[in-house]
Amino acid sequence: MKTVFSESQLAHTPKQEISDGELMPAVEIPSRAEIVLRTVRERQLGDVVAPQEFPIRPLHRVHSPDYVTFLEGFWDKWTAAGRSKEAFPFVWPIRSLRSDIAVQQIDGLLGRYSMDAGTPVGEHTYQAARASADTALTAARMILDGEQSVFALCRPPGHHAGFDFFGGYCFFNNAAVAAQYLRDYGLNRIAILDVDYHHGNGTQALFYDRPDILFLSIHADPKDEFPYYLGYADETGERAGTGFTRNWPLPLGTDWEGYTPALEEACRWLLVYKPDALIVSLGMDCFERDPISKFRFKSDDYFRLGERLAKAGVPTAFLMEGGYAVDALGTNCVNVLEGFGR
Ligand code: SP5
Ligand code: ZN
Repeated sequence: MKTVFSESQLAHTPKQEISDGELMPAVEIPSRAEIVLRTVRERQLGDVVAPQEFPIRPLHRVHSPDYVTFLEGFWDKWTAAGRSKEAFPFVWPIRSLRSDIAVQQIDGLLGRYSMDAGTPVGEHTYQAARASADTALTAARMILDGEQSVFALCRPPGHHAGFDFFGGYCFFNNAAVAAQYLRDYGLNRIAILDVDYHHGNGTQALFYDRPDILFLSIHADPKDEFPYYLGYADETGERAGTGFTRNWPLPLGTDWEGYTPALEEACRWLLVYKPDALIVSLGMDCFERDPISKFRFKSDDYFRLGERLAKAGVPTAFLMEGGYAVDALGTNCVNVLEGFGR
């Protein structure tokens, strides 16, 4: 299996994040990608190729142009306002505040275009997020060109980012951008299986009313875990998309045995839907030693995950999402890809 990777993704270097009422060391850090890349090479998974550079158009198929422009121009505006460190939003236009005001002040804009205060924006965030989306798009291109499987080593991750907001360490929704690209360039039915520990709220929302992109997500119950406000079992799509979203929220402490029934159900949905391509939002944060998560996967379980997904027999693009136990991240990730084979 080939890997797509760009060094530009390492330029996003968050230092701290707001968590548990404190400023804590950031966990979505460049060494995550570095250890996965090193393990891909050590275990000779296959060639590592650089992504193509795509124009802005495929991003605009999923994200609002004003959001993309905001991220692109953010650092200049931030420094022009006399700021020099990474940025955190702290005020959001919720309910009784006015969302019809075209605020231009930088702190107002940060809140307008974000969902949480846990996702710092830095000098090179836009460049890295573009490279991450290019990595996903290149993987999609390779599937269209006949590859049976490909690994997009994406960083920063994407599945929490929505039409016009960043959050959950995500800026552009790589899985959504890749899925829409596959639709635009010839495929009719795309399935996205999200196995990150956290619910992929951005991906779900983007395709909630569409039958052409099936969204399946297995994750920690949002009643106890981020993102709290989406990912419940009664969310199954709307209008033409009714029935084309499925969620399996699982209790904290879930291990491989507890996870398997949900995975089997999700795979049955794949069998029924018969997608032309599968995108796996591949988070490794279900791991027992993940520092921010509370599932109990062991490293060997990741082989089984890969083996099970291979049985679906669909051309598959794996896109990296979360996973924060850096020392084991390469092992866990490559275990999935080796388990999948081909
Ligand atoms: C892509 C992805 O996995 N994003 C996850 C974003 C989660 N952000 C909220 C993290 C809150 C962590 N609080 C738990 C701290 C344990 N002491
Ligand atoms: Zn996650």
